[in-house]
Amino acid sequence: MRSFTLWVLVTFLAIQVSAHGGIWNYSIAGNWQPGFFPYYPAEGQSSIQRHWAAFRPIKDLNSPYLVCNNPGTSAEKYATIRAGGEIKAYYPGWPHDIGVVIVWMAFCGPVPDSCFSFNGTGNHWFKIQQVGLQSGTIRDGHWALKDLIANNYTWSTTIPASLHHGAYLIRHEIIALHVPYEPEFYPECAHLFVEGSGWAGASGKYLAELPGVWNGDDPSLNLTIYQEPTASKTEWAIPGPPVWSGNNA
Ligand SMILES: [Cu+2]
Repeated sequence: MRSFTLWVLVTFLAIQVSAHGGIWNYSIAGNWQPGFFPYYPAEGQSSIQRHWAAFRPIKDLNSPYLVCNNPGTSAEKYATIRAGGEIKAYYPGWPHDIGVVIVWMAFCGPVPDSCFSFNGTGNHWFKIQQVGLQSGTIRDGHWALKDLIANNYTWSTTIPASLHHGAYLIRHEIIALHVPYEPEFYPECAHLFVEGSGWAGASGKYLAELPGVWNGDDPSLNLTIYQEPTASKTEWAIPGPPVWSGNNA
């Protein structure tokens, strides 16, 4: 009964604040992994997702909340995934169709519960996936977020097969670009324990600092999609480091 009440509450809140959203749940190899419900007390919740309070975006590029949302405190659980395996994130009712999806990871430590005491702030983060403007124009084109919505509000990501086993944060980040000169950042983090026989880890140019990686003067972030010359451009450079696809070449 309580879960039904929670569902009604969260659905109601989702309608109330339908301008925004975030990840509610994950799945790994077909198994549901609980997310943290914002707008509901942390007490009694047990999720693989770090805590977040509201669907609204983070807009301060220097905020510690840019790392794993607000408040971003530790999850209670972790999920095990094979290197090379797929994780799906669910964004029920996600409303914005202009923007990018970037998925990051950070190494917490060697044992399964290493992320519980890992802050995440600092130069730990590497991209494992990014999708921006795939075709068409900045104003009307086929952005990653259109795929997210079309795929039943689901985003699928493969963990690099060569990734060293251990505990990691996975951080999904949507950057929505529909508000002129005010990019909206929607980060959520979850705790993973990666199993496998790989030994690779990101280093050097593939690592970035959070907060700090985003620059408010970047022309890919400081823009209005509604006016020329930006509106009809067919290229949009995804900011930040290159994607780490399993080696540091
Ligand atoms: Cu919004």
